[in-house]
Amino acid sequence: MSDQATVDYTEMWTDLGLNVPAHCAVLKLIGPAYEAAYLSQSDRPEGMAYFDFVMSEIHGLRIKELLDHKAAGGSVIGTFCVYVPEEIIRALGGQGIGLCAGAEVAFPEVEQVMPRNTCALIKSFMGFKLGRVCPYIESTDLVVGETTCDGKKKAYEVLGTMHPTHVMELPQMKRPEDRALWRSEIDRFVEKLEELTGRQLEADALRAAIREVNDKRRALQRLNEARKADPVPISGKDALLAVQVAFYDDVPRFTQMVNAIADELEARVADGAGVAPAGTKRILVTGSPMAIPNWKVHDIVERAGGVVVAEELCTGSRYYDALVPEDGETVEDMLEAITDKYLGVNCACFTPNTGRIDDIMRMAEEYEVDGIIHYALQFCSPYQFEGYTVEKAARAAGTPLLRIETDYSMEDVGQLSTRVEAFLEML
Ligand code: BJ8
Repeated sequence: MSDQATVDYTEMWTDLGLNVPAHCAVLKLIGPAYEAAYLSQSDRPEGMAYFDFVMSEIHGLRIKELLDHKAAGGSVIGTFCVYVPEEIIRALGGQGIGLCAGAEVAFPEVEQVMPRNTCALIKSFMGFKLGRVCPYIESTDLVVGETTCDGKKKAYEVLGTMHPTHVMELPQMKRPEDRALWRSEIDRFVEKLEELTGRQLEADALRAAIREVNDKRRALQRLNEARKADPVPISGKDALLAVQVAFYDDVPRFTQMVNAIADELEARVADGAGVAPAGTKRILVTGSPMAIPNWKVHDIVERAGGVVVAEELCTGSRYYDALVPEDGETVEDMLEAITDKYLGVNCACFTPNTGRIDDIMRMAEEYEVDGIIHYALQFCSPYQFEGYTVEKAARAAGTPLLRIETDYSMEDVGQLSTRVEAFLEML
């Protein structure tokens, strides 16, 4: 990882106020974990070399790019949720960055400021901040939170005492009056960014940003479309990584690289080539988001001899499935379209959330899966609760489903592997 890279970034990390020894210790954990999970795979698409490079520079080159962007007058905006419209950030000269939230960092310190029984994702982002080990959050001009689950809502209050934070009020239902609230929150977000950046939202810039972000999502759609084939041309782990990286990489470069991988995958499909033999048990994973470097469930499934072919996750289809219509002429038209696109995401924080069940069952059919794994982080009530509803729907459709609750520690890997192996055998 970065501490082994040829360029020494110590000065940059020091200037950002990081605790450099603690930061290097985090990178030393992520590096071998990545190597063990990713570089050990055989028959990876050649294009994945780009992601190996991105991962090797995760806290190095990309941070330097962001700092250069700021030095040139741009802004960096941190987010934790797929409801925050990145098109608006880009149209106002910003780079949107999904912040680190996928590893156990400084949990003892975190438990001083929030309950122990908080989900690992929230504890992780607070740990990265409290431990001063995340160069991304330290590079941001603003973090944008949202009123999704209770844990996040309250965590942003704490974060707001340490870092500039703006919270968008996300309704919990999707009635016309909820849409009106969300529309006004989009306006408030625009105002906040205009104030921060000293720029005004212009139609041309917003139209261009919508196209760029749509292109990124279209590239991910192509990559994922190829996963419908049997044999599947890319591992679930690699496909998951592509979406995880989509949250923080440079948008046009990422789009180009993912399209190159999609070309390769389409050629593989045409040749009948895959990363696992035809007939390998195909799994759809759904539930709480999996932030980098959380590849635990995918790794367990694929080591156990199955293959993950689809993710109904915020680090999956919920991120790339829907596009913002590109035919808006005025800023108003486009903000209306953005309001609808984002309110269309089916997060378990909403009630009712039947759209998510429909998506899961549709995807199970489209990707011809043999089984579904419902993954919930411990203490993530929205997804824990919906596990029941998803299981009922899967049972009704005759699709086997395994429910997993876990966190970021590796202590339960043995036990989970045994359960996943038994599940795959039963399929
Ligand atoms: S749109 S899933 S990214 S809120 S895992 S913090 S829900 S207790 S992250 Fe999420 Fe946006 Fe919804 Fe997606 Fe709370 Fe659950 Fe923790 Fe979660």
